[in-house]
Amino acid sequence: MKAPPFAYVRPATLDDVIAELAGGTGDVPSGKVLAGGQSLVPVLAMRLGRPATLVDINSVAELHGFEAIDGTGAGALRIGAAVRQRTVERADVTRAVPLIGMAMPFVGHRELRSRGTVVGSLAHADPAAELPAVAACLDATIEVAGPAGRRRVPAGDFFAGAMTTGAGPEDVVVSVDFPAARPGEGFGFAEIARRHGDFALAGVAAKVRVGGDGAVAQARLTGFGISDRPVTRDVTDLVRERDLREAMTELAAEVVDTAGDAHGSTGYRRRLFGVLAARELAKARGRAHTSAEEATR
Ligand SMILES: Cc1cc2nc3c(=O)[nH]c(=O)nc-3n(C[C@@H](O)[C@H](O)[C@H](O)COP(=O)(O)OP(=O)(O)OC[C@H]3O[C@@H](n4cnc5c(N)ncnc54)[C@H](O)[C@@H]3O)c2cc1C
Repeated sequence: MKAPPFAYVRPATLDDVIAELAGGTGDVPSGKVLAGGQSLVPVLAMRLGRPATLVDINSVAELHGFEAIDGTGAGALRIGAAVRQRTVERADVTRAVPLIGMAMPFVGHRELRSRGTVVGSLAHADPAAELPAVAACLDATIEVAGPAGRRRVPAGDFFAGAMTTGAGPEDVVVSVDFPAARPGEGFGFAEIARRHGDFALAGVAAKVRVGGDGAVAQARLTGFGISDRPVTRDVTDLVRERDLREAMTELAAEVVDTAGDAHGSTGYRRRLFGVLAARELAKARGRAHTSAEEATR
């Protein structure tokens, strides 16, 4: 199928992007952001969207920023909205956020990642996508700009449902800040998909922090492909005190609420989640201990 007709603009400033996005009528948004086009173009070709104008953000210099920042004393990796997934995947600075490196090879294929953007994946908010899960697990901060100005939204509040976020139709996502790993933190990431490069049937991202005494101080787990958005739970008590496999089987019954489909029933996804969550939390805990030991050497 061919895309419906649309106008195409490529503004050079963020203010002009916001001006182009303004003023939709009814269900037809006036403009739609075009970043890497790896999700938007198929959506248009299938006629699942009919924006009047595609607003290409790739000429806005500010959106190409990609750097380590200091923030409020804690380091973070700031990724602008025009930065390609492949650029992030290949950069040395990305090692500051190990979960991104673990997740990125699962995001489609290398060819898609050379066009697709990190922020585009967050804005698209596919419930089975990897990068929204990483953002949720790390509690990344997402900067959004619109007619009312700029605001910073925690990832936990950003993902509002399948393909639905805290950014409105007249907003543009400017950047995302992923907190850098600190000594004593360890991570885990895994998914099961029908073929490599497909969206996940179920997946998990895990973060564990151990204290100076070697005990688990905090554990967070995010599941994806299991609900209409990434689902994050603080599992500190479970990791400290319980048999992980049993605890994650029980958690799966609570958090996996996606309907079954031709590729797997709800029960199958619960089983996947339970197995992956227990395994990746155990790995993350082991890596956290290694990181803590290395920090004291
Ligand atoms: C065959 C195939 C397989 C794929 N497999 C996977 C996979 O396994 N995992 C995965 O996560 N993804 C997968 N994808 C999608 C991934 O490749 C896209 O890169 C990603 O979802 C969107 O990034 P993009 O930069 O291409 O965004 P675009 O396609 O340009 O935009 C996607 C949506 O987000 C909006 N948007 C983009 N940027 C902004 C912004 N800055 N502000 C506001 N709104 C914005 C657009 O308006 C649009 O609605 C796959 C795609 C294809 C075609």
